[in-house]
Amino acid sequence: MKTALITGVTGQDGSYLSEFLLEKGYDVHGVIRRSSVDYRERIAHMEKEQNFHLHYADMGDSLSLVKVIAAVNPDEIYNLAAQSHVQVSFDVPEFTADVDAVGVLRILEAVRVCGFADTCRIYQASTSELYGKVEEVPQSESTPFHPYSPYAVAKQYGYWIVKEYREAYHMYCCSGILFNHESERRGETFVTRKITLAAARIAQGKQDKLYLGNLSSKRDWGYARDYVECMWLMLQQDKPDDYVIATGEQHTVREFCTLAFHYAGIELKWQGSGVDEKGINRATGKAIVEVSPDFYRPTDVINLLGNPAKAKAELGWNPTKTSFAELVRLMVDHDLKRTAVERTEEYIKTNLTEYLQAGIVK
Ligand code: NAP
Ligand code: G4F
Repeated sequence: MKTALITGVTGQDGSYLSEFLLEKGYDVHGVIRRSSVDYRERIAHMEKEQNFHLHYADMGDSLSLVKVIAAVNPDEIYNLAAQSHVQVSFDVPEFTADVDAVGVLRILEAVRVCGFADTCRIYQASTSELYGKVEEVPQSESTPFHPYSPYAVAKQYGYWIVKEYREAYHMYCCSGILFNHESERRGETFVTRKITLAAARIAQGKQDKLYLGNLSSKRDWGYARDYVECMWLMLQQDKPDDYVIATGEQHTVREFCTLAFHYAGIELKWQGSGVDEKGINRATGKAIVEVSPDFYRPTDVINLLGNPAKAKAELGWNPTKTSFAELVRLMVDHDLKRTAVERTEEYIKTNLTEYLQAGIVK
């Protein structure tokens, strides 16, 4: 039985990867950090599994990482932990650098200190944000990097330090340059999930309007459940290498929004431009999507499109197992069910105590 250690196990990708590795017969260990709310929604269903174990540590605390790695002696480490929100990285740039850049170094050094450099394989969660202010379209493994946020700059350090340890110490460590991947477990402030939740609530009369930032931003969106397989495949090769993981298909935020509302039963038409652009409900004539500069970033990455040819050829991975339309549909279907049990804001205000006791308001 192989042993894997996952940092960021409570996140979107960590939860899918845990399921994937448990199915493959791995002993899975996850790193969690102390939170004032002990509610681990994405992994709660695995917590009773015999081969699923959790350990407290923090990417900012070297000793805690050394202790966990020494105790687990993993065959494979998947370093997924990060402050992963690009807009938030402008507000907390130092914390983002500590976790997303130096945190990677801490993992690599911990593996060496424990004497596991020859036996432990390491996957680093790198990102298409490295291409930032893009220098070519589509982006492949040879496209120059131009990071365009504190998050991307931190992740660029992670990318290079992994390469350095591979060359200097011959460690099996590699970076997956993953383009955006979404799911019904996506954090609620990323644009796709914000849209699918709002579409579901607006369709059910529980929200009036959705405010978004740059509607013209383009992304290569895939399904997270498909993408975790690639992380594993990268650690099963004869030699470590870095790979672009993407679908090779691009859509704007506006397109995602139109399709999500369509699956929620609302047809949108777009009027105006820039900050005055609005998404109008064709049936009622009401503006239900508006632009708010609050969601603009000081620098924004607007044209991501990946070329997954290398991953397809060398890893035998199918980038479009789940199509864009299927992805949007499954997120909306999930959120329609979820929001169906939510009450209106007005009802919650008047019944807050009852709701808090019932654990419905989190
Ligand atoms: P996510 O849902 O935001 O999960 C991030 C995880 O990191 C959570 O488990 C979080 O723990 C943990 N974490 C944050 N700070 C930590 C710290 N100081 N110590 C220990 N754990 C910490 O992110 P995701 O979407 O699953 O993404 C996984 C990784 O892939 C991230 O590194 C992200 O930057 C990268 N990535 C994501 C995408 C994408 O489209 N999803 C694309 C490219 C790269 P809590 O639950 O306690 O907050
Ligand atoms: O959904 P987003 O916040 O994702 P972003 O910035 O692309 O980052 C995600 O993908 C990266 C891979 O490329 C990961 F490395 C990273 O960890 C994270 O998972 O924003 C997507 C686009 C941006 O251009 C943003 O400006 O959508 C635009 N957008 C428009 N309105 C919005 C909004 N983004 C958010 N979060 N909220 C809005 O209201």
